Amino acid sequence: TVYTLSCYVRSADPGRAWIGGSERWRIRFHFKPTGNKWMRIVGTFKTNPTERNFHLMILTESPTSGIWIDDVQLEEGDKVTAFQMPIKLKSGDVRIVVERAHVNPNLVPNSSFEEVHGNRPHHWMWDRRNTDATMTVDETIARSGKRSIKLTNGTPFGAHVYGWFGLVGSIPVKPNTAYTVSCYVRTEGAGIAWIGGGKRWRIRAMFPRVTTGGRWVRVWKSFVTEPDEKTFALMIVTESPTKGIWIDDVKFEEGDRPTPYVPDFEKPHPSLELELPPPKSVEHRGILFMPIWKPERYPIHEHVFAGEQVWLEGLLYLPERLGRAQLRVLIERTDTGEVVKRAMHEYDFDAGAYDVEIGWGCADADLARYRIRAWLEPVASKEGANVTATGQRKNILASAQLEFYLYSRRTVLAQIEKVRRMLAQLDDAIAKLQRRGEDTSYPQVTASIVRDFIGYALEDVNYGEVGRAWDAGVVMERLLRDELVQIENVLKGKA
Ligand SMILES: [Ca+2]
Repeated sequence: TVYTLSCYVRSADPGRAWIGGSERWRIRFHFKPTGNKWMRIVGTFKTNPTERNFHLMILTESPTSGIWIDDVQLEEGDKVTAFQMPIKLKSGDVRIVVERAHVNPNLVPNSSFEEVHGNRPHHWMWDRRNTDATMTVDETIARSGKRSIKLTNGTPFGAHVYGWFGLVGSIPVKPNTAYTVSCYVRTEGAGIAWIGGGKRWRIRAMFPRVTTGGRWVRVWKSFVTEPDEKTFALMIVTESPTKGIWIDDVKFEEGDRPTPYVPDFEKPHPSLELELPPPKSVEHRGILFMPIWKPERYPIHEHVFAGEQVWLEGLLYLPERLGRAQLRVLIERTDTGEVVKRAMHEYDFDAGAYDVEIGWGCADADLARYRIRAWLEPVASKEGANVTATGQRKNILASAQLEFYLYSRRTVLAQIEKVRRMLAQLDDAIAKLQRRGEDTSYPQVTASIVRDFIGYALEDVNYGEVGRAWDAGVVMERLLRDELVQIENVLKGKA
């Protein structure tokens, strides 16, 4: 894939210095003297077939009196575009971004299982093999269209024991090329099951082992075809017991990430989907990781450790040109029903798919469960014309909503502050114990752990590790409370 790297440089005598990186630092774009002006350094390069990450660096290799560098940008394609600042929302701001979606073609026929021949979807095949597994076309549950497929399995996991559902024939692919396989899954626990296949069945996007909570969850996997791989056998395999897995909207596409699923059957309605993207990877103490903290206690679709801003991602699909319309957003608290924020974005919509992003600067939001609703409506001739006498909205073309608990920066800092106050109480209590000649070694250990934690937690908040800071705050509070109760008992002479 071709990428373009750019930055602005100002230096009268940069010496030997460059921006670049990659494997064995093979990409180097050298700085030139710019006098006292800012000049943009631009370079284009192509990644190797096996390259999945780019290690970016700026190196100075000989004397210079100083180099100023700003606005570093890495983008796909061979053209440099204006430098874009990452959007930072002020507390209370709501931003709606609507852009034409990039949608790669889907190489899977009948990918939503809408076309049924007898008791199986056209183009697909089911073989329960050595299991009691079942495959049915379910006409009561669908992510898009009217149908999905449902798999059940009662046979325990064992070597070469599985039920097989797959595409008849295989998908032609190009060697040494990135592809992505994806589908939507809904389950109360899928056991061991996956979508994938290919040579030696090496590609496996595992289905969730735990409940998806009545929601459709997209699973996907990207891979690069082998030098001699010209076809791909696509399949869904169940290897252990499950009461039910529903699958819909399968996609196999070129490229190293899944692009939106767009229905391929006739005349779908306008549709809007919203989802909470998984937390963005953060770099902390030199390690890159995805900050999901204790998912069993804080399921990621229910608890959002947003810190300063939360972004919802969505897809709007319009089968026909719509013209000017408004995408409206309402944020409300589910406990009090209070409307926290409204926002609107007017846009000239053609037929096709649009990426929708909704950002909320929530640094000061209370800890609460929030509902974010978004809907599309035609531009009203006058204010309120789209609302009926009973307050119901009419002419809503598509809508979606999400609910979650939100932990803002303020929420987490307040928890840390609470811990700090309790620590001061503990210090006082320890002093009292010491005056009475009691042993204070245990409470002192607790106090010292908590003192360290406060520093780490503040650092976590600043690095975007909001979930860990919150959870540690809750644990520290419990620890301090137990310790204070014990000391109180000692002081009262009970222990
Ligand atoms: Ca379907």
